[in-house]
Amino acid sequence: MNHPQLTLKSVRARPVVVPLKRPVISKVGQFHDWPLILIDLYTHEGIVGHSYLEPYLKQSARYLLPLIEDLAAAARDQPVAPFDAYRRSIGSLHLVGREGMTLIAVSGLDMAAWDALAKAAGKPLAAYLGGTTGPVPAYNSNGLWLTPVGDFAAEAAALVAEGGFSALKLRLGRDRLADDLAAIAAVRAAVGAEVKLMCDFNQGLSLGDALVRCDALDEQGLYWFEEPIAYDNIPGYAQLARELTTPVQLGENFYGPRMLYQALQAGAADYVMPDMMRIGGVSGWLRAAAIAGAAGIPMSTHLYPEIAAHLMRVTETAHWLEWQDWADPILEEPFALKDGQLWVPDRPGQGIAWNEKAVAKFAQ
Ligand code: SMN
Ligand code: MG
Repeated sequence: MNHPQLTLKSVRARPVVVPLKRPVISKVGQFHDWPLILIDLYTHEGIVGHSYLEPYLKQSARYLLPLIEDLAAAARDQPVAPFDAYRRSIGSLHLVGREGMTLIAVSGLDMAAWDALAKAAGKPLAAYLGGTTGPVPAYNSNGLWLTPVGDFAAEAAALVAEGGFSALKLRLGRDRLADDLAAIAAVRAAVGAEVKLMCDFNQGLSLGDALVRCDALDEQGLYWFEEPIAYDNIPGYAQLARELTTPVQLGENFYGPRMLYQALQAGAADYVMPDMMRIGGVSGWLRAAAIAGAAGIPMSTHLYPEIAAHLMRVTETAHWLEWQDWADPILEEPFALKDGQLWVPDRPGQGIAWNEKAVAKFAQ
């Protein structure tokens, strides 16, 4: 049997900024294009692991690249062992905090390391983790931002058609309740009663406003209320989860599995949706998934649809994958979508490769 022990040779991290089909207009910011940091983890054995980070802000590369380089330098010639690296990296940087940029950099390297290990084993990541490849139920998150409601009928129909979707996400939290209601009505009229409508407030409301607004929207049959208030107001979330009928969704801003644990302990969420770059990459996700599984809390994904799809195949309480196509411009072969499901391909590792021509074009 062949059990190659991978050892880390070097890491290359390249910032790119790719165009978005539909601009992101949200309470956390407006984005007309989308920065990515592409990570290549080279091993002495010749296997290369890939991952990318989506750090929202172009200037974040200025802080993230040196962190990634320093962590990689500390791991040079060491075995590629993500759980060891996670402990070592978090420990070594704890003076500047275990969260924020530290954890984002650790997560990027972690995902690339798991990709390399699965490739060395000749297996798709889902299979390397003990699961199988196949479909993952997904919702389309590619539009319905805080944009003019007059465009919503056409946009909602187009979003369903992008992959035979049975679920869409729209953003809410406009100044007037009537405008949120008009947005929901426009989407419903376009896609019918059967399509699930997730909604995201992107932390835009105060607790007082959220109690009033979410109560007023509670009868709208929305599938979940995502992040109505600041993500770290855990007692506020517990109150919302107690008082509302619509399930409360929280988690894209959890830094590490412990934050998910603390939120669930406090009864702050009916559903959780960790983000790959904040939860701690594959290693952090696996630990978070065990906590959500033990608690019986459905777990969805945030961004990173490719690696997220592999992980959903091995997540006990796997719920919905958030699909958007934001990394597609630099991917050789985006994963296939069919009947509202994203298909994990039978390719080794995560199954992504860079389109180097596009990377050159969008390089920063
Ligand atoms: C979101 C993601 C990325 C940019 C802005 C908003 C949003 C989501 O919170 O969950 O998709
Ligand atoms: Mg969100």
